[in-house]
Amino acid sequence: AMGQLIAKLMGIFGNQEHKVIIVGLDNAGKTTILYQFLTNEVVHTCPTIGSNVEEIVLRKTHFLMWDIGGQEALRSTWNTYYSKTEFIILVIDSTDRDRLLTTREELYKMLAHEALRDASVLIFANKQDVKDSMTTMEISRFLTLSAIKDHPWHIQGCCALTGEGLPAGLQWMLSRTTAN
Ligand SMILES: Nc1nc2c(ncn2[C@@H]2O[C@H](COP(=O)(O)OP(=O)(O)OP(=O)(O)O)[C@@H](O)[C@H]2O)c(=O)[nH]1
Ligand SMILES: [Mg+2]
Repeated sequence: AMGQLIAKLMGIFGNQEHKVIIVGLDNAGKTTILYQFLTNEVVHTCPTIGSNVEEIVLRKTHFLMWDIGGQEALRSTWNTYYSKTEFIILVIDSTDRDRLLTTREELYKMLAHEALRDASVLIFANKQDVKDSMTTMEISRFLTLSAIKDHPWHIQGCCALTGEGLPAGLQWMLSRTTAN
């Protein structure tokens, strides 16, 4: 109860920061999404080695967003970012049918991790601008999202190049911060 009161007071004074990790396979569009959030523009990206971190402020709510490199050799380091994470943003390249199974494995590994027990999961089905990309429905089914009962989750189609779908995803996160 004391913890809740303190959290509420911190919320009122507006200095509460919500930790977010942005994960997903290499080339999914994580870094493009982070900088689209920050600048509303497409920045030129290189594959991320390590991470980028930026603060995104949305209607007085502060999100500290860690964008982590997704290459295979880097995935074993994701867990070093898990502590105190409130939101997982899982970015999927919706054109990458061949690796959706790998994404699925990474998702369930994260959901089973003790440090992420209380985290909410926002899934961005990115690259919806590409013809023949998988729909959010196809991705939902393949990932069996409806079976996830122990974490709040939400899937949102998007295009990081135009920004389409990104505000709706952020809005869901915002609604989760006030839900508690
Ligand atoms: N067509 C299309 N291309 C996109 C979209 N989002 C990102 N890309 C492109 O996908 C490529 C990879 O984007 P990044 O943001 O660097 O990918 P990442 O997930 O950060 O990759 P790692 O850092 O290696 O884990 C870049 O060439 C982007 O321009 C999108 O919505 N549509
Ligand atoms: Mg990157």
